This record gives sequence, structure tokens and C-alpha cells, in this order.
Amino acid sequence: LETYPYNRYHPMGEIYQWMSLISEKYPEVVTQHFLGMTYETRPMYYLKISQPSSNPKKIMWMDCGIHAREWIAPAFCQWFVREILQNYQDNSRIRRLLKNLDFYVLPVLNIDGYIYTWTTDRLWRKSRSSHNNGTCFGTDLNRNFNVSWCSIGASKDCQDLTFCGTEPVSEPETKAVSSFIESKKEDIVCFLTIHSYGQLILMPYGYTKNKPSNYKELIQVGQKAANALKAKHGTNYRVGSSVDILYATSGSSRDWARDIGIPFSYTFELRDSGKYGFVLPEAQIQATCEETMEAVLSILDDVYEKYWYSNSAG
Ligand code: 0X9
Ligand code: ZN
Repeated sequence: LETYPYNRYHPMGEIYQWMSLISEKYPEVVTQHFLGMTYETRPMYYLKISQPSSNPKKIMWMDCGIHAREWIAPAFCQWFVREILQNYQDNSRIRRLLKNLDFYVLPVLNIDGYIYTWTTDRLWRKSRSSHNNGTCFGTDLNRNFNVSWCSIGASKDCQDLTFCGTEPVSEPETKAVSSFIESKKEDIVCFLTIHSYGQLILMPYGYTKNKPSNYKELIQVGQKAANALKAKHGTNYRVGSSVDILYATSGSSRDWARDIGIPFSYTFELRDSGKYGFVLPEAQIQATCEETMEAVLSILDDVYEKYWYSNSAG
């Protein structure tokens, strides 16, 4: 663990090992929990980072790697966990957050697809479920959630990159995430889902031009995060609602999370803006993770202020 290179991409076997090692090394702060099985029957685990406290806790959820080829996303989830664990004792900012917030991190949501990008096809996006008698493979897990399912920006043809599955939450991976989030939704105040690429911070919604009730606040918090990100290495991000600044999508986890009542729900599209795209060189992992860390902490500070230091709202 001391020598685990966070500025490299890791095959799934190493990420499994890393999860075990890190929860053995810091058992008082981080624990590994079973979330469900993938289509190809691999276990999905999330890491829970939590400090003992008598305060009532809220939860930040973050998942990475719902799309297989977006390798920088799992790299960031691992980076985030390490940053928190290295700094929670001495860094007052992180200590403060952990007084009232637990972090739940799912480093690789689409494990079957991720493995497939290492073994067979670097640019695979979807899961690996089999359809039409084994003639085509994979559901776009970010079109499979139960929100305006397959209404726009998604396809019912299993050959397509945005295949929405056979029904809402047809896939074991989305079932596992949905039922867990549903069971904790009263306590989850922040839902982050990490993608690449495009350098965007996206807010709900993707399936409609209607805006969520806290749209203004979401924009403010998101813009402040983009500013914090830019201050680190000068990288420019755009902030806006998904359908406005990217394209229409239905069945996404972020929209679903917002619609079941999680107030701060964002998609991050990490580096770059197109030069390397999904195949971001390892040389950019460190800077990408450093700047993204600033953005995530900025959001968490704002969430924290809103829930524990504001006189008006609560
Ligand atoms: O198309 C997607 O699912 C995401 N882009 S990606 O290139 N990473 O595949 C965009 C997701 C944005 N969020 C939603 N509109 N739901
Ligand atoms: Zn993606």
C-alpha cells in the first residue's frame, strides 16, 4: 500500500487488493462493504469513510467508473480516498467535514466493463450483460436508472452505445446502487458521479429543460467548485444543467438521485476537453485528481455550511 501508485491506472485486480489493504490499514476510519454482484458475478464493494462522532451524520455518495472506458474516474475515486485518509487527522478542513459527514465511495461501478477495457476493447463503455440470445452485449448503466427511462438520449437497440436496458433498473449493477441509495436517501445530502471527458460540472436534469427547485443554489455551488478547480492548475470547466450544456439523456443516476430527493446531485466530466478524450495519459492523472479534489471539497464545504452552519435553512 505504501508503494501503490496513484498516478497510474490500475486493473481491477489491483483495485480490489487496494480496497482490502486500505481498509486493513485504517480500520478506524475506512471500512469495506458489499453492495451487490455484477452481471458476471463479481462483487461490488464501496468504501465507507467515517469518524466516530456523537453528531448526527449525513452522507456524501460518490461513484466512479459507471462507464468502463473512463479510466480517470476510478483513478480519482482512489485518489480521493487516499487524500482523506492521509489528511483527516491534521487537516482541519477535512476533520471538520468528517464531524458530520460520512463519505461512501464506490471506486468502480461498472466492474465487468472496466475489466473488458483492460482485456479486450479499451473503448468499451457499457456493462457486459448479454442480449438477444448473446448477439449483443452491454447496457449503458447511465441510461438504466428509473427516471424518465429511455425517453430521450437513449436507445432501445442493444447494439447502441446508449442502450437503456430492457426495463428500468434491469441490470444488477444499477439495482445494487439504486436499492442502496434508496435505503439511505434520508441521509444522503450529496450525490457525485464521476465521468470523463469534457471538463464539465453537470446538474440535473438531462431529460427535461425544467429545473430542479434548488437550481440557483446548485449553480452557485457548482460554479464555486469550478473556480476552486481552476485555481489549482488553470483548467477551465463549464457548469450547467446537463441538457443545456451537454445533450439530452434519460435514466441517468444523477437525475434519479435528484428526483428521489437528494439535494446536491452532480455529474463531473473530468479531463480533458478532447485531445486525448477517454485515453487520458497517465502523466495527467495527478494534476487532474488534484484539481478535482479542490472542486469536490468546495462542494462539501458548501453542503456542510448549509446543513450545519446556516441560520435560515436546515
Ligand atoms: O452520456 C453520458 O452518460 C455522460 N457523458 S459520457 O461522455 N461520460 O458518457 C453524460 C452524463 C451527463 N449526465 C446526464 N445527462 N445524465
Ligand atoms: Zn461517462
